[in-house]
Amino acid sequence: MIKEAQIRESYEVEQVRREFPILRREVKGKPLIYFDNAATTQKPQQVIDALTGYYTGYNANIHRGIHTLAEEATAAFENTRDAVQRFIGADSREEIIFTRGTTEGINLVAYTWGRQNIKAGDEIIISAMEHHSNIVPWQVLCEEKGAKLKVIPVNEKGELLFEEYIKLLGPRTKMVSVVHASNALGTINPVRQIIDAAHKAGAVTLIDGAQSTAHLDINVRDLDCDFFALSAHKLYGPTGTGVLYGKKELLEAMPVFQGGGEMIKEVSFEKTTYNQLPYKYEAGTPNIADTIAFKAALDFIYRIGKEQIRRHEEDLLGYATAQLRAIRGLKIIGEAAEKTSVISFVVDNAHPQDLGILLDNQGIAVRTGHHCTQPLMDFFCIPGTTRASFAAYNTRAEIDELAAGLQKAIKLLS
Ligand code: C6P
Repeated sequence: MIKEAQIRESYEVEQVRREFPILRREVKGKPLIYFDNAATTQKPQQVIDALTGYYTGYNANIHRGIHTLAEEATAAFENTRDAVQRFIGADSREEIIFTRGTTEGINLVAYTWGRQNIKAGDEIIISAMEHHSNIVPWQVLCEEKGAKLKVIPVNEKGELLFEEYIKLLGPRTKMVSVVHASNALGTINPVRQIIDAAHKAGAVTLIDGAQSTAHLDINVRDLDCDFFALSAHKLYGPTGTGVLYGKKELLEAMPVFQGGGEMIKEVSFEKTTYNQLPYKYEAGTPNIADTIAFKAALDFIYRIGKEQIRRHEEDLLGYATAQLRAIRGLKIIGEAAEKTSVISFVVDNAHPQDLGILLDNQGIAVRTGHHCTQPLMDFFCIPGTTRASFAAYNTRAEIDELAAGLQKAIKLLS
């Protein structure tokens, strides 16, 4: 077993930091400390270069042109599809659908698979720790179809109650859609077991991978999930692009999502036939530049090493948890046994927003509020939390600054 100290020494965090130009800037006269990584990570130079490289070197629409620029752009765009297929262990590139991000991926499934398969009286299971993106699309579907939304409860530590989940499953369960890692708490859910149990009940599964893909090894084949949604911007890639993975037989059977260019085979006023996978679900000109640059983000992760990043983040999580626990009046919300590098907390007599502003004054970026998980905040009887989330480029020294900054803020607010 490698000891923690050895991991810290072998991981060249200063070298990683040098790859992120934004980390050289100051905020309110202080060096930026960026702890809002669960909202979006910063981007390394190679991602920025890939973006500008497309616009300066081969900007063209894809799949349509026969000229050189169009061919280069198409090849680069499709390279990202291959890279994502490898990254998440999908069987085929046809199972990789480009979307705007996790939100669009979940909506795509709710609007297509959902409308085709959900009927009055059917049941859809989600969990109490879902992001609004994995609540609202199912709610809309349930309202339209007369189906029922059921919710797996959590305990005080922010862990799903697995036994309660098993009780919710039944012959009417048609879909189980749960978050892999909670954005508000950090909890890593036992999705493999959740999927197995859902399949035994005859249900289809969707995993919201927005917060897990940057931190955990994802293999959709091993997980055996039917759908998996992710956003590039949470794993060092650009905003506005992401992926919906779906098992081929499901994607083939589903009706189309949006109509337009690219998703068709032939159009006449009488009838339209649709394109093969994955293009069937990619209507219109996609986000070409950002999707191309997404591959550079995956290259960055491979080069630094996913396992190395994970161990570094685990070290930061452990260190920060100990530091923050020592602050009087501070309570950590979300203390599951398995967590990603997210710490949410509340402080006696201090509103999260005030804490966020006072930390920003010290150059420290954290997120405050309900984190788009209002039902979860209701469960904890709080309006929101302050959340610090760590990435490959964060350091223990920055966590020391956070702890000191919090002490300062708490004093000012008392
Ligand atoms: N969470 C956060 O600060 P999009 O916006 O489509 O890229 O991702 C939506 C989404 C879905 N599921 C989970 C678990 C998420 O964390 C998010 C995005 C951000 O926590 C913004 S609210």
